[in-house]
Amino acid sequence: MHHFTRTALIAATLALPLAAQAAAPKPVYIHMNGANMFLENPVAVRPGQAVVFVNEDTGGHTIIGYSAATGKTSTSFDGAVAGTKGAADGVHTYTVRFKHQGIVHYYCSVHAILAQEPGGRTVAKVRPGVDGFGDPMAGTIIVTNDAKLLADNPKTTAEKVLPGYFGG
Ligand SMILES: [Cu+2]
Repeated sequence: MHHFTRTALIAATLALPLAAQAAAPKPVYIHMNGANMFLENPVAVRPGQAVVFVNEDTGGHTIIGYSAATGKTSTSFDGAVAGTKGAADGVHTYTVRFKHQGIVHYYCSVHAILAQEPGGRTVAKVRPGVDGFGDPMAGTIIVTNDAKLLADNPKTTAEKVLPGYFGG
């Protein structure tokens, strides 16, 4: 009896950290790779799940949250990532987590600007003179517990470094 209780106690103690580890979701990675864009956009994450921005571009970028309703930029979601010389040089990253479900907008202030639309809503626009694929360097994060949305992320969001994506 005594032996059983002790074994059960040890098993329960050991099981706790393992269960906690399994419950913590892997980060969602968003890559920058030379086209002055965020490669994966939009992405969905759970509240508390890490979003890791990975710069595989030679140039630096910023990652700044903003409110579409007020146009105000965030003080807590305000990152910058230096460029890289290539795969051998490593990558700079910026990690952010969100507590509450909702829609989060962000942009790169180097390659995009914020502008108020006639209706009052603030949107990111291409910074004049910046090269890219036409879309402003900006993105959206959906913070949600919706399993369907969470399963819909591009496959590349599962990998920290995309070997073929260095450039810029
Ligand atoms: Cu940028």
